[in-house]
Amino acid sequence: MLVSMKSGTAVILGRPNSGKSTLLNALVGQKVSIVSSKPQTTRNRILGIITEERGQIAFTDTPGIHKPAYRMNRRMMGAVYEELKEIDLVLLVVDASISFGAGEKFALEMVQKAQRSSLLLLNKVDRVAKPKLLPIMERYGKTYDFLEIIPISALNGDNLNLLIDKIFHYLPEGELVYESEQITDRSERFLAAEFIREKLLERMREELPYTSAVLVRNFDESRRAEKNLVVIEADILVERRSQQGIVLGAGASQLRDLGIAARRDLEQLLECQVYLSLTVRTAPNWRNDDTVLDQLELGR
Ligand SMILES: Nc1nc2c(ncn2[C@@H]2O[C@H](COP(=O)(O)OP(=O)(O)OP(=O)(O)O)[C@@H](O)[C@H]2O)c(=O)[nH]1
Ligand SMILES: [Mg+2]
Repeated sequence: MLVSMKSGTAVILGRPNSGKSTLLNALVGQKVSIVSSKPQTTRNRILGIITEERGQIAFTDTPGIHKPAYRMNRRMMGAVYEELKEIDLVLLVVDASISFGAGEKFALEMVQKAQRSSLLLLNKVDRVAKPKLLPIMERYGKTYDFLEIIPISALNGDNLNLLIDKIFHYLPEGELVYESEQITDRSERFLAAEFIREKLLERMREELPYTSAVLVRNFDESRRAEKNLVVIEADILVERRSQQGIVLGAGASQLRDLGIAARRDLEQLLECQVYLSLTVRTAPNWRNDDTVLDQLELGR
């Protein structure tokens, strides 16, 4: 007997910092989306694909749901709305370790408006005492008719196999859309910029995480086959001159450390040696500049 396959799309939604990108990486078993402790880490839609004998799930990680203040943020949120149009399932991720507030309400309203088949994922349960979970589940259960409410830990992997089983259960039957080895649709060049930005976010505080970006100026693969070497030249954009010094650190030591950490990750990603050159550049008001935002693939 021919067993039919399941195939479909699931969008990962939630407020900033709820653990969406950590979840995507855990599900696909590889880092495709950067993670940090700062809200608004993810700025683009990131596809992550899993393919098994029973079928294929195309997940999309999205920027955290927030009220946009700059053109950049409007484009980020535009990408989220766009995503909601053509998907089979919504996975709403909430941080169960913090109390319900305006951010949770805002994300929930988006799901209510979209009226899509949705699973609610209570994330970070590794930080929550078990007896506290039931009231949280009941509270969310009243707000929307979720197909399931599943407590998970994206960080520890708790309940992720169950989650995958549930998703396959709810997906429609269909053919594979992507090659079985494909993990994401993002280019190595895009991922390189993101991996560098992750190292920047880890080291920056206050407004710098929001006002900086990474633009890969040159991604030279001409010596990849012969010398196993990729040359990457990237600009770190900041909004004000005074911020350049903060990124550089004393005697440019911070930029050097950042470059070393980023190169290590990039060599793992690209499976070759990487020569990385980083420059800090002031680009006033880049968050409202469509030319820069286009180069950053923002909103896509
Ligand atoms: N304890 C714990 N921490 C988690 C878990 N999942 C994610 N985190 C942490 O939460 C922080 C935010 O994780 P991200 O995956 O970047 O969150 P996000 O929802 O993608 O955030 P944005 O891209 O800003 O919208 C990081 O410090 C993660 O390590 C979890 O299950 N347990
Ligand atoms: Mg993210």
